[in-house]
Amino acid sequence: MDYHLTYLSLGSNLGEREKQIGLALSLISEGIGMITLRSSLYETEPWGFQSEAKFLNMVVCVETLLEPDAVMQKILEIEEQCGRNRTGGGYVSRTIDIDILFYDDLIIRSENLIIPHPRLAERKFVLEPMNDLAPEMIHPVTGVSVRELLTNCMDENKVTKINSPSGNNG
Ligand code: PH2
Ligand code: MG
Ligand code: MG
Repeated sequence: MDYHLTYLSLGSNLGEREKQIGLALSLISEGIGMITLRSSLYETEPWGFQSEAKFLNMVVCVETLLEPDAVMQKILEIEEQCGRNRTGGGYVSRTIDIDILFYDDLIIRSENLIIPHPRLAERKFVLEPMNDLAPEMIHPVTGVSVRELLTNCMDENKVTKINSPSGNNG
């Protein structure tokens, strides 16, 4: 059996944000694979749309036996179990959003799945927690490390660390 490492981003800005992220984390462990690393939790201003409702965001590293398409299928199921209603286009507030950031050093550009995530370099709410876990990791398309991506990122939305991974503020 071949294990793969995938980095997933979690976000919530609707309802009981922390509870939904907690539920998503257990469903990820059950359905996708063992969570080997988790970032701090961050409170972040909405990126790309206007809303009063701030997000909680974090990133986890998961060891999985699933292929990328199967990870994506599981994510859709988990989002539904966490109360997500997918409606029309554009960014809207949501109970949970789970995105695949990286899957090993794979580059995929199919109709339903793009890996690495195409907008991660523009988003501090992704790069800050990603930098907690893997600052040296090299983006397979651009050849730039996560640390450099964060340094170069022009995103001015506020990203505030609110606790450590275990919740002990340590
Ligand atoms: N997700 C989006 C769009 N904007 N902004 C923040 N702060 N956090 C998110 O998770 C987020 C967003 C699309 O999925
Ligand atoms: Mg998203
Ligand atoms: Mg998504």
